[in-house]
Amino acid sequence: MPNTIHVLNGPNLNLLGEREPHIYGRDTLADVEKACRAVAARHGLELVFRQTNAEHQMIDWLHQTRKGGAVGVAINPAAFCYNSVPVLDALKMCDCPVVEVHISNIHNREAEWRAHTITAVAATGMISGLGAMGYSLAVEWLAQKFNASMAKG
Ligand code: CA2
Repeated sequence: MPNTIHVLNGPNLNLLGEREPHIYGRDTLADVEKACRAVAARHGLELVFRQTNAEHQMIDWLHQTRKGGAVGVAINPAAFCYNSVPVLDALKMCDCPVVEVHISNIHNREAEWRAHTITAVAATGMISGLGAMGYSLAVEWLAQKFNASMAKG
């Protein structure tokens, strides 16, 4: 698929909108996907939107973004960001810009350990605490960055 942005979601995010709405809001992952598709379409880009609870699946999907598979990656690694060196290694292998997205502000949560993402070092940038809109903003940035690079030639 040409000129595609991949939005990847880690464990438990299939339940977005159903649990802890005071922290994560009421938007479901389907709502988030719809918003991301609208942003990508506005920029003339394709969008792949995925969620998995399995580490190996996330790694395979990250490998698929390589060598032109994606022009940008937005990833909410969820709890993989705290313990998954394999996901970190796969992120380091990405050859396009990567934005790590967290719906909540991982720096002002109930527990200090939530701020200690190990995967963010492999990201170009990070959005945290802007709610579900953080995904659309990540796609907006990735799309603008890609289209600007194309315009420069
Ligand atoms: O704020 C985020 O997006 C998080 O990445 C969500 C992760 C959490 O472990 C991170 O600290 C921050 C996953 C939270 C558990 O899954 C839920 C999914 C939907 C609703 C409630 C919890």
